[in-house]
Amino acid sequence: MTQNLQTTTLPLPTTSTMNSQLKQTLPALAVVALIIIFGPKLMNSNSIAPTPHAPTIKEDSKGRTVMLHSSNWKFEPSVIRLKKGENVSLHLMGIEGDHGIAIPGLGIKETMAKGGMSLVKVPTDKAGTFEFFCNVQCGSGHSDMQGTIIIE
Ligand SMILES: [Cu+2]
Repeated sequence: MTQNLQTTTLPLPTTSTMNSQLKQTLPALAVVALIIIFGPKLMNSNSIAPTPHAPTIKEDSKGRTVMLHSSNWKFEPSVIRLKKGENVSLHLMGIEGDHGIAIPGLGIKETMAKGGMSLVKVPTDKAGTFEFFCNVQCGSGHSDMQGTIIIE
């Protein structure tokens, strides 16, 4: 704030009028020279790349893979956060025991046996909280095997 005030009061003293005029015209000349030198180049680059805004959707189109492991008796991670519209797959991996995964809200149902692997695409067109759980009677901790996918 104080710097702005100083620069605005600079041209007021009459003793250094010549100096301040030079100081004002020299940068102006430099800018004109730069426009003459680089102007055509800038015009060309503008015509080649008409959209300066980088599309963020393209980065997402590469896709993302989220690891999801099953063991006795848990899913890891148990909470998965995704972005709405994001291109994402679940990499399901059975570490221990014979399990399965059901995500009714997203239409996903897969077996997750020990040593098994599968890649499942997640529909992210609608935001929401989607519960998932083990759908194989795997033993005493079966009911503990649940988690949540949050799409926001
Ligand atoms: Cu189970």
